[in-house]
Amino acid sequence: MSQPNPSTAQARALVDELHRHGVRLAVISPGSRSAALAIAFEEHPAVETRVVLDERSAAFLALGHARASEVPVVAVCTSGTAVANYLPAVVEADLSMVPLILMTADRPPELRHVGSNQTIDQVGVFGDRTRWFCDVGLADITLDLNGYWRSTISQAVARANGHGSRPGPGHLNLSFREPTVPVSDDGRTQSDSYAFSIEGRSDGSPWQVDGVARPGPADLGLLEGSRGVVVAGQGDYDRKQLVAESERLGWPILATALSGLRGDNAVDTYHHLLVDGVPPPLTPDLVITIGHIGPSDRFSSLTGVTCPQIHLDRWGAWRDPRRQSTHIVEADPVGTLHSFDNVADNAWKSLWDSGDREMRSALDERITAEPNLSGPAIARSIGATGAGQVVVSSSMPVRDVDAHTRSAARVFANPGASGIDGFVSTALGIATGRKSTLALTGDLSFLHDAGGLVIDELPDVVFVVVDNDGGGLFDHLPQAVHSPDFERLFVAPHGRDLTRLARAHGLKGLEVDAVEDLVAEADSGMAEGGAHVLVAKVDRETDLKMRRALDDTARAVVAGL
Ligand SMILES: Cc1ncc(C[n+]2csc(CCOP(=O)(O)OP(=O)(O)O)c2C)c(N)n1
Repeated sequence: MSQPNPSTAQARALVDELHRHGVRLAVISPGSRSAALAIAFEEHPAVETRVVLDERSAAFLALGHARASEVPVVAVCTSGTAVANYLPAVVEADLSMVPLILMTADRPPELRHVGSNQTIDQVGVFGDRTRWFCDVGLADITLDLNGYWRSTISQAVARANGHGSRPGPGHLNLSFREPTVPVSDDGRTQSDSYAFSIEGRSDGSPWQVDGVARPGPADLGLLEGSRGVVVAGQGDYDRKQLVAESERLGWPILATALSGLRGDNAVDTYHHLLVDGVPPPLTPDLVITIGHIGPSDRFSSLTGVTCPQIHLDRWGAWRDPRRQSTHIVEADPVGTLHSFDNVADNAWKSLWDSGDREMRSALDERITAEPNLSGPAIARSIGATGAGQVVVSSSMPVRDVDAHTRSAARVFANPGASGIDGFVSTALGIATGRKSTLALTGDLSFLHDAGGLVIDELPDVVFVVVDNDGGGLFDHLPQAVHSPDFERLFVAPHGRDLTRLARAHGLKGLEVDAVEDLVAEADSGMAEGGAHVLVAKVDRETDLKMRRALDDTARAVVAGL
């Protein structure tokens, strides 16, 4: 490397070290103070860059990509309120344990706390939501800082990957003095070259390699139950081995859409099987929950059964919304199941399996009998597309996919904080570098992050917008009957033409009004490549009736169990 000015030297060392640690994508929002970082990322031959105007969207794009790739992704922004716009994605990354590294440019110390332009206090601005914060400081021209910069990156990546606690976001605040472009004289400020080497390890390896040990199984003593159920959520565990252990134990797996376990071996109609609580024949004597088990609120009847209730999480997350767990255990979930010694009661598992089959066929029959579009019908049709990965927004889409999508496709959402913000960008991040991505969203979620479409390059993606002109979720809540001006205060109808909005952003926009068309258009959009928006108009009244009818159908099935 030639000898650049100090800011450029620092930025180049940091970027090179990030690459050595496996970072392959940096999401950059335009700004001046961050110029050295933006240019260093752009100049690196093996780190891809995306440019997203809105920092809130940029951080969600980074979050989406990190979620799917399970490798840290960097977001870079300038000083000031730009930094504060990262907060929603930081909150989600914290709760969802997604490795994200935020590199915020800052003014040098002499320009802080004196009312200088575009300057806020950025030190520790995300509080304890980040796994690690470092105010990296300035590139001091008189000091050899190469080891400091590179080991800082080693630690930032290690901590984002869970070293010392659990995976999550990290924040590096970086002061830069001008020139922040790679010249000795930018026309405003002059600088000598940085005099020290900024080379990394000569064999191309990271400065420091960290180690995170896998936890072993937990010894829970004699807790065997012959009628156990395993509720599998989003989390860090070996899927294949979990299926094998559950088979051995004779315990059904209730596989949430985000578990990655949907398939022939799992029960996926639990939302309807639990319509009025746990049916007596399906009442377990042991409940194991693994990872994040949203979004169905009907699990609460299962986790309220008086019996051993064991929550297992590899990172020790404390997930116990009902406060009824008897054990909250940081351990390898599958290894812990392996330590159980139960003689499988096959009749027990068959009861769940046959209930699941009956429920699925009754729900299917009811959904296909209704010609008008509804959320459940759209979610069910997603399983008929060739999507390899499905991203779903919070509110009803994630619930509908959980209840009605049977597909081996990987399903992603932002379940940590269940925000309706950042969805478009999360989906774009997940789609970046991958084929066959379908993103199912409500209209408000889509509009909330429409600014995320202001990006340098759109990936291949098909958005399906369930357009019920507002927030359909609120129809299910008490304010639907107990609030003045319910529509305006809660549903927030917008009347926007979303196909035109899509076209204005350079996407292909199309309206679809039947599930067959939706499946055909989604498949052709994914085959053709590029970014598409399919708008499916749904009438809220029809949708509500369908959901009530499905619950009635479920009650009839449960009564016959
Ligand atoms: C950032 C954020 N703001 C507000 C909410 C509250 N909220 C939950 S669902 C919802 C409506 C979502 O509407 P839409 O995306 O159209 O989906 P639908 O409810 O129609 O399924 C709102 C505003 C939230 N979860 N997150």
